[in-house]
Amino acid sequence: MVFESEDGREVYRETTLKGQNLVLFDGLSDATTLQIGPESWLLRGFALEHETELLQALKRIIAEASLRQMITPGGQNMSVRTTSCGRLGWVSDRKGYRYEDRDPVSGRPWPAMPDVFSSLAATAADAAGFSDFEPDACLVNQYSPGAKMGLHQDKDERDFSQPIVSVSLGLPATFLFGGLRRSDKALRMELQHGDVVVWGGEDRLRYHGVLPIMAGRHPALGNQRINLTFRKAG
Ligand SMILES: O=C(O)CCC(=O)C(=O)O
Ligand SMILES: [Mn+2]
Repeated sequence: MVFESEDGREVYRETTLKGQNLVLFDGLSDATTLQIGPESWLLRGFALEHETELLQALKRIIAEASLRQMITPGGQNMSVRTTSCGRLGWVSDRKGYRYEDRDPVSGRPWPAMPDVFSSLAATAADAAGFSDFEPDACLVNQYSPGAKMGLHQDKDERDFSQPIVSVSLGLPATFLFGGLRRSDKALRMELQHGDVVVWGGEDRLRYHGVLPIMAGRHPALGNQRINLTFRKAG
């Protein structure tokens, strides 16, 4: 069901995803919060306030723990380049997906999680109804044009009671947000620089992915998209 305001803008939409009723709110004056699942939210522009500090901190992390292309357990190169900060970093190789407390490239602990990262993740989680989120892992995904991430669940963490907080920076991306089964129909939404998606609770294990990034030029980040995914992993 779609309701339109007098000027024709869509103000309310109800949609069905495999029997599940989702209520999406958008376009209400300056409304920037979109509910995309019972316990999932898209917080448009939520990270913009801290853009400068976020980008400075990101630069320091990448200088300390360089972006690298990981290999899937099946032997494929991932199209994104990744690194991490925080106590634990997500790694993938022939042995599988897991968290490690040291960067396998340098042998050193991952860079500490900057305060601006952890506080952004905690306030975004709080805005989505998840209080006291204390991430111990931040995965940095760098997408060049053409890079993508197939539909997957985030399930390498110990405790699924904590949400996922996902921050988009740079070039826009089409984000797929599916259901609890791979075959469930996925919602598609464009994520812009500064948008934050939070999902947890009954939605914690929903499939999600990113379509190939289109070429472009972002004023702050050039021809790339950066995603920061915050998790409580250990
Ligand atoms: O880049 C994104 O928006 C999603 C990244 C993601 O799902 C992941 O790293 O597990
Ligand atoms: Mn994921």
